Amino acid sequence: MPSIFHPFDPKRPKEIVRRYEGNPILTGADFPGDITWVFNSGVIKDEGRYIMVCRVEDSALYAYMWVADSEDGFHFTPRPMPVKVPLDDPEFKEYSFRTYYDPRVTKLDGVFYIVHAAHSKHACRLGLFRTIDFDEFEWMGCISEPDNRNGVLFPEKINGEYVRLDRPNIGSGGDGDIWVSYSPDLVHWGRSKCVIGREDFRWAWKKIGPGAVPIRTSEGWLTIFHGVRTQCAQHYVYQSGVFLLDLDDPSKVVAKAERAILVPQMEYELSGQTPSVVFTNAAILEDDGSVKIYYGAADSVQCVGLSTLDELLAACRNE
Ligand code: BMA
Repeated sequence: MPSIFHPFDPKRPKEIVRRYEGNPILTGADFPGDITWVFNSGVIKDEGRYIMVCRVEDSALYAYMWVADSEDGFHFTPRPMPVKVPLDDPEFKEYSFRTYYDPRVTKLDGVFYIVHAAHSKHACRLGLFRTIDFDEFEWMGCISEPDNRNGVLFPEKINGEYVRLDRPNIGSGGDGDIWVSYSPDLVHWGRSKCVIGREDFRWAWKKIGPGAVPIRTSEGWLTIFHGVRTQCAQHYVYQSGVFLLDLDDPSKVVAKAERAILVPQMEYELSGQTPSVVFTNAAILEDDGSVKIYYGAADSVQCVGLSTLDELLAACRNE
């Protein structure tokens, strides 16, 4: 009998992440003025409340970070005005003048840190804000050399050091893999090492990048990432996947889901500024084991999906 090259299992779950029926949870219409787009926002849950640091753009394509608050993680209310950023700081202006975007929020020792991408003639770099109250934000400068994005800080020091994942670009084609590096002070980073590459995922041969802040679990750091493949005419498709990193040595992959856990399929994911994009910047583990996964859809609107820790760990075990 001939066998099938990749045995198909009809019991494989169709969905690991279920879309919230109220998606999108934020659109440009929820913000004042000529705000047009909101997507790829960072979210943290702190003392029972949810704080979203939104990536927002207006009709002239100026970028803002904009805080929105929620009691339940689904209904967010944007504050009246965007976050004030130091446009009078020559360094911030030089490195962010095209745009600053894709915030990820991590709490460390009582302080909230927001890693963002910063785009200028020097190509993309990573920058860092800190805040203790989401009212005043202090910019701590750039924390990477050019051609790096998707910076994500781990939520605790590991072996006495701050740790981050990021995605340096390789070559002019913008390919790339996920790397780890370490810092004594969040500003100076080193001992960079490639953790996992695009070749590790069938569905992401163009590039992969870290997405949500990793979640500590008994089986390792649960890390949700995005993976990109090219379709015809250099059209990119962005999907989400998940892997586990060793708790003590986050440069080591413990397990990885072969499958993607979120694939653009809904109208709001397939059509918009950039079609066929789901892009995750935050995942919140709740006390009951459910996980809220926040993602931007089609570079246009903000969405949330629901999963459970059990399902995500089972996916990493390829069950
Ligand atoms: C990436 C980033 C994201 C964006 C994605 C899809 O390179 O710039 O902000 O969502 O492309 O366009």
